[in-house]
Amino acid sequence: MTKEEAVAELDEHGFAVLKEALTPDQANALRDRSVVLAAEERAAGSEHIYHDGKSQRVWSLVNKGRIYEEMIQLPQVLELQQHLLGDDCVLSSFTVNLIGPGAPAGSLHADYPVASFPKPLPLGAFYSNTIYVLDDFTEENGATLMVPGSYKRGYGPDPEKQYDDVVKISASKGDIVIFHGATWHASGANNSERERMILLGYFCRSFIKPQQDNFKLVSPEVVERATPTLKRLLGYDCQSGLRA
Ligand SMILES: O=C(O)CCC(=O)C(=O)O
Repeated sequence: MTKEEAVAELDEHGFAVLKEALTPDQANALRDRSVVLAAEERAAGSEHIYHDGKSQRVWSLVNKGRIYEEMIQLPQVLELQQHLLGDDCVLSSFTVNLIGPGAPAGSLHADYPVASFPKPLPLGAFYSNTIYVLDDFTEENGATLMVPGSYKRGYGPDPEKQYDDVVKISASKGDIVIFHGATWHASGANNSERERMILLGYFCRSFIKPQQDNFKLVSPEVVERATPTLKRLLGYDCQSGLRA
């Protein structure tokens, strides 16, 4: 998909699926490292578990392996995130989301904290997200759910309501999905026997406080070797005041 085609999809539906954006080696390396991290955090008792113990997140990925430092800077991701959020956009958080067998569907939502914005929600993006698909999405295994065009409605979903225009994203391991932060979405129910893993590379405009304080959380060693792009994503260039 060209950048122009992806932009047209984003404008119309609020999301775009970039087929085979990762090489098989990149997808395998991301998945293997993420499986290890999830297991290490469970063994250390520092895990973030939810869905009654069936699902798990791993936070602060930029600090947890060089492969994440590289993959958060993928040009195909950044050109679309910058289209949505401006050339100086920053990283809000970078996480693993592992939906385990038996996990129920999540509730439809706009991404944090868009639901708390005054209404009507703006059409322009203040936040936008990236799904790195690390397991083929199937009918049963918890493929991400989205409501096409919902970012244009000006409000978030009502948790009490059922919506009949929810679609399951069709994507395979190695694909990347870019979506506007106000697009209604959720993880699907995982009725399969295996876990379903994605990464979420979440970005915001440079004047917004990110979901994680990357500026402080990322280790000096990572900052030392960071490219100018990674440093910018971590918030090193976004202070606007110039004088004491
Ligand atoms: O895991 C997914 O498919 C979606 C996750 C999600 O909606 C979220 O973390 O906000």
